[in-house]
Amino acid sequence: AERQRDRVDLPPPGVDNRITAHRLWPEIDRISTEQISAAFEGVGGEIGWQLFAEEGDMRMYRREMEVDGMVMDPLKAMHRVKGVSARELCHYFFNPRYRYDWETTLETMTIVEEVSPDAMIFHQTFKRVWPASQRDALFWSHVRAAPHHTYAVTNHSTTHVDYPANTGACIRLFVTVCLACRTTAPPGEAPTRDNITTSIAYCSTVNPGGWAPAGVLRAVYKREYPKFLKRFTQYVIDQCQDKPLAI
Ligand code: 16C
Repeated sequence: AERQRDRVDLPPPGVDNRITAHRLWPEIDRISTEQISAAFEGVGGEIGWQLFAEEGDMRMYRREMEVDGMVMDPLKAMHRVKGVSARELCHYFFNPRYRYDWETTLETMTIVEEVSPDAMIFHQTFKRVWPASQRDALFWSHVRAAPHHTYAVTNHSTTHVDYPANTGACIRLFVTVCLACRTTAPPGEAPTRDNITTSIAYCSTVNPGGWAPAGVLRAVYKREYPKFLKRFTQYVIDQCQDKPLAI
């Protein structure tokens, strides 16, 4: 029963029509489309992506960017994993049931609104980074299928009357994140756990929302992004091990 329950809410192969009626739909659709097409663009070319972490098949790049003295370095990570599908990776990233298992920067997570099976609004607070104030975030999250055996989750900051910013101990940060995954099997072969490879592109831009020392912030993300991607992918591999492949 547990095994069945775990799978019923896998990301749907098409957009759920409950989401298209929501007030946020035009924004969700536009930003998700932009993020997914940018995710698989290379890191070569003129806009100088700088490699800052490399381990096995994982590579992480950043662009140093400061606006009014605040660090907003965009991050782009590329990774490859074997034996799990794009749909499975996105399922575990999107579904709040698993979030505390792999997300180590979290203090609290609240579901603000369940828009549809493929879209939700979350409020999260994060562990405090000394000497800065604690941060929180309010964002929509949307999972969708895309062409070429791709699934992607896009998270983007929004507002909500019940969760006003900067009223308590936390400073509100702003985030745009996209986890885009594409699965391939050898030509002519049916996909199985033993022959599939999934390419992952993870893009993130965090605006800290208020003062935080640049040196501390860069040191924190240099440590936390690789830790997140390694831990998350290993978590999905472990979870999927004895389950039928979901493509
Ligand atoms: O994408 C990730 N997680 C998703 C589900 O939770 C979602 C979350 C996005 C929020 C990303 C911002 C995280 C800020 C964390 C604040 C610092 C915590 C450090 C704890 C150290 C003990 O899309 C995976 C997210 C992986 C996060 C890596 C950390 C990035 C740090 C960026 C700098 C934040 C500025 C903080 C200002 C003090």
